[in-house]
Amino acid sequence: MSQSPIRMSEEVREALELGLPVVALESTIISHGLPRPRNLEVARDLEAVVRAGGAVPATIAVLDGEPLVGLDKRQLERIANDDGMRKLGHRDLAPALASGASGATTVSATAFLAAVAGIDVFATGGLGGVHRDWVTTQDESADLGLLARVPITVVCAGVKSILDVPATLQRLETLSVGVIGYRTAMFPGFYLRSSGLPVDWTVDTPEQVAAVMRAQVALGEPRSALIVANPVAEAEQLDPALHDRILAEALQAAEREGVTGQAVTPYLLGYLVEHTAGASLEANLAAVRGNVALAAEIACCCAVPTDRG
Ligand code: PSU
Ligand code: MN
Repeated sequence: MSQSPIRMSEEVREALELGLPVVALESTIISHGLPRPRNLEVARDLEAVVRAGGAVPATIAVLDGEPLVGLDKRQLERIANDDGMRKLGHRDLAPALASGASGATTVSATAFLAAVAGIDVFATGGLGGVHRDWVTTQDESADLGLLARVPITVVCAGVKSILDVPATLQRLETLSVGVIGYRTAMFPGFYLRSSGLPVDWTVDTPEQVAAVMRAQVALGEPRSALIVANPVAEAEQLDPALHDRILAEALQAAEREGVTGQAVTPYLLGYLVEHTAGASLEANLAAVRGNVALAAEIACCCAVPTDRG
């Protein structure tokens, strides 16, 4: 057997050896999801939130063909500022490694690398999902299929409302990916506390999430991911009426201008930021921050220190 190509930072490797809590963070949100220079501030801030919660942050990316779990200061700056950063899903990892490419990892690639590294908890903003024009484009994020195969707990605020949320929830059910609401009976709506659709299970504490994770392990193979759906705080959500109005406008504008394919998501997100005067960006960041803080709490609950830890 050849050795794993994954390179862990010293800090992450040591934490995992000692059985200390570690939280994986994705990098696509930094390189492709947020405007500069805010993105680098956010990347640093999210790592600080993990540390404040008593866990070690492991931001994941591929640099010069090496999959890195845990980034130093310079590496984080490259993710935020290099124009050549690609967006890497799970299927892109092998060609990126083989060609020495650099890129940020999406939920699918990050969840995969984190699980291989031995990390149990991963925090992000929103998952990819089924796009509204699925019937013609068949555009469904690889996040969903990958989460059906990788044992990791993903804390998120649902999926962006620009996606087809009911179809995404249905796909997660079909793929047998667990979804539990955190202190809510409704699936969160990313910018909003609720998407208007229910979840089947609700938990109220990080200990209860850890208990679900232990039960998954006890049940054995095949395992899939556990999605902990954590709504943005009431005070920080986007005004629901504004959200609905601007989203409807954005969808119409995209159609009118013939925006299709990969360009749809950035177009809609940009439209929302612009036409809510930045309020959608603030709600987005509040949601991510809340997810990262909860992920640290969950990681602390399920950490089992070794003799040396
Ligand atoms: N949701 C967000 N911001 C993001 C993403 C999702 O609010 O930046 C990123 C995540 O990395 C997610 C990816 O895994 O987009 C999904 O992309 P695609 O639809 O191409 O699979
Ligand atoms: Mn997509």
